[in-house]
Amino acid sequence: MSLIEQKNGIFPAVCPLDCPDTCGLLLHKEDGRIVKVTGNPEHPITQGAICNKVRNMTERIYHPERVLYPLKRVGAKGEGKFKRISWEEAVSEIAARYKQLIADHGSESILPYSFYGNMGILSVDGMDRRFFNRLGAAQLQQGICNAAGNTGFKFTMGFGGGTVPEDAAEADLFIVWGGNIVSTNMHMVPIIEKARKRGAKLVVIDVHKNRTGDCADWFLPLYPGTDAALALGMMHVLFDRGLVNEEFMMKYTLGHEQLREHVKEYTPKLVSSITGVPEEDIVKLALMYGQTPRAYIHIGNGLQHHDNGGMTVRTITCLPALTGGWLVKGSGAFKTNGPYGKVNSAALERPDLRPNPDARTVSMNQLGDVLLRLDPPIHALFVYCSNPAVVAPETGKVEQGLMREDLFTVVHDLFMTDTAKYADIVLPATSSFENTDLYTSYWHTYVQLQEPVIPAVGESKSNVETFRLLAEAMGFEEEAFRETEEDMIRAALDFGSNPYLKGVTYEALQDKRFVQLNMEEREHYLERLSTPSGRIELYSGRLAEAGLPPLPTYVPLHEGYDGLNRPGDTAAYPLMFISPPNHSFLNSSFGNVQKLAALEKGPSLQIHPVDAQSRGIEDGDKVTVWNDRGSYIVRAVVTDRMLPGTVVSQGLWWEAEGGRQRANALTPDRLADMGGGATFFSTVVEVRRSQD
Ligand SMILES: Nc1nc2c(c(=O)[nH]1)N[C@H]1C(S)=C(S)[C@@H](COP(=O)(O)OP(=O)(O)OC[C@H]3O[C@@H](n4cnc5c(=O)[nH]c(N)nc54)[C@H](O)[C@@H]3O)O[C@H]1N2
Ligand SMILES: Nc1nc2c(c(=O)[nH]1)N[C@H]1C(S)=C(S)[C@@H](COP(=O)(O)OP(=O)(O)OC[C@H]3O[C@@H](n4cnc5c(=O)[nH]c(N)nc54)[C@H](O)[C@@H]3O)O[C@H]1N2
Ligand code: SF4
Ligand SMILES: [Mo]
Repeated sequence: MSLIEQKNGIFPAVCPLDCPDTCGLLLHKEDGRIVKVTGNPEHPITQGAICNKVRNMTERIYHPERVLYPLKRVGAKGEGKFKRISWEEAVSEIAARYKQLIADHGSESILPYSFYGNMGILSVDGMDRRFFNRLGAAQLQQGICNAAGNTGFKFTMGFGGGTVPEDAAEADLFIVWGGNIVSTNMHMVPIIEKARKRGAKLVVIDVHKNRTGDCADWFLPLYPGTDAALALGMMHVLFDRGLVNEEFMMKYTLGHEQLREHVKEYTPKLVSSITGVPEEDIVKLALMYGQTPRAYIHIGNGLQHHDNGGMTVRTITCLPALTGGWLVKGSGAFKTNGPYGKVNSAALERPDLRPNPDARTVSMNQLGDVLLRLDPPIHALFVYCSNPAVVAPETGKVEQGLMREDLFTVVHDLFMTDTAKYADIVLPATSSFENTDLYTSYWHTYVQLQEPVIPAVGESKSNVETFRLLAEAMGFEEEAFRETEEDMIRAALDFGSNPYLKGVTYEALQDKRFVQLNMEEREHYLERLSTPSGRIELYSGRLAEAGLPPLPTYVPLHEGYDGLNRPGDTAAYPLMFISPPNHSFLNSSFGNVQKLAALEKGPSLQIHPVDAQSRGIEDGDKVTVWNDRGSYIVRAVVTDRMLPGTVVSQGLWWEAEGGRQRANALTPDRLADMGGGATFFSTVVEVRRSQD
């Protein structure tokens, strides 16, 4: 009997959310309905603990506002008025429109827009890709999340994977740098807590004292976007005090002599004036790092959402190469561990089906511009697993683009999101517990299989099924569109060029649930670095070719202030604006779950007492935050959790009835220095008590 047919019992599942932990779950079913979600204690890393969001997952799956059948717009764009239609009508209308657009404007007038609302490999890198490849659609550069930092890491290391959790557990010093692990990677916390019991220390470096900062032995606040300067200051001290491992640098690195010269200029005095970190703290941090052999650096995503995000991560990644930490268990650095579990994307996504391999590529971070200014224009947009009206920068421009009458927009989602309100056709999506899918993690090293536990809710369909139907309606006859989920998973795992995947098979996944990657391969980590030199590149010729500094360098933000260029009294926008995710949502997902939204007490702006006082703002006041891109209205929280001059607003909130509460109204769509990354946090604003 399939899991769906079993009406009562406890069934294994995987958390599908874009979170590094990829927890093993247990779904408790009564009368065919999931009544409770708990952690699977058998999962080797997540061990039965899960976050409050997913403990409340039933509120999301059985939400009264879940979209249950296909809808067609009857009101104005954005108004949210729709009528029910059948899947047949929806699919044939989409296919007819696409065929016409291809005839009139070519296939590159159609743009898919997706991210990782569901991390299932089949859902976001599977049948969807086959469909848009075969269609010859325009291509999307998916730089909204970690692109700048991951690219920066690779410029230094070649390979993208870093220290894995089992090894990090051995550390005596944990530096959490621009990450908020208590909220965003909660299973790292017990690992650190266990190490602290034997004397390990936790240092948190951030622009505001987040929940993780609250737990730290030492919290270091700094000005946004200045982390590379801090890392270079640490290098200065490490070289100066002889705390570098010469033998390691000779054997494994390229450019250490140039770096030694280069960092002489980054004296603690200069670095202090850039970062706002006192000189003695820079020296203390460097000594702590240099004198603790097992020192692990957790590089968060927050610090790379900046103009200089790639260079910042590339620079921090050089630190363990100076001390030789990469050879020591419990040391090294982590940005992502996704590359260890890389599957056979060519077999899964079938780029060979594409008639136009050079199809134009646009950045998902510039959706507004793409819709408003691209020439020849985009005429059709297909959004799935993403909610750009909330998560993409420059909301004003995004909405203007979505308003275009001549744009044919389809949104496939579980909910009538802020984006779906602009759609011509909304298709209902299943939740991940209704599908078969394959999950790897970008932090731990276990692969998991999800099999459907409940039937599709309403008339919803999975991404795989939806794109299979669309392919059929378009008349695509390739076998690739008839493959089953199992066929696709087998194809994804059949990938000889990734030795870490050895032993991970469909059978093993069904049998054991949690199958670890072949981590013995990590013994060869330093021998197989795929930089051009095969070494850790402290000096990177490829960066020079790309027009960037070849040595780790502090590059000030295009928009923002470091300690050397503080705004004067006449600056129009004197405050730096940081809008990281909150504890109770997952990006914008869960923003419509009342229970979780209530825990966050509505959108807020943390402002320093000095900045509040000079503007006559008191704790709890309604304030308007604005810059040239837009404005929004939030509740002020007066607090000294950051340095004066920085304001912080956590959470990606859905638009309220008549309200303006989306932080991205203010954020820039400039691209970061590397990987086409997003620059959400490189922006400035002004704040006043709200009269609205
Ligand atoms: N609860 C929850 N968990 C999540 C998510 C969520 O929305 N909610 N989102 C998921 C996703 S998609 C991602 S990418 C990860 C992100 O999770 P993290 O890697 O933790 O990154 P962020 O939360 O974006 O930012 C972390 C911190 O970076 C800080 N920061 C901003 N600018 C700078 C800077 O210039 N220097 C330094 N040192 N710090 C800076 C922010 O203030 C914030 O405290 O979390 C995932 N997990
Ligand atoms: N200001 C600011 N903006 C940010 C960030 C920030 O820190 N600050 N963080 C950025 C980061 S790191 C990220 S990763 C992005 C995330 O941005 P998104 O990837 O857009 O994340 P979500 O807001 O969670 O939206 C995911 C959508 O997918 C839908 N979904 C879930 N499962 C499925 C499925 O199986 N099929 C289909 N069709 N739909 C599904 C969900 O219902 C939800 O509406 O946001 C970015 N935006
Ligand atoms: S969101 Fe993260 S911590 Fe919460 S259950 Fe999912 S994987 Fe685990
Ligand atoms: Mo992300």
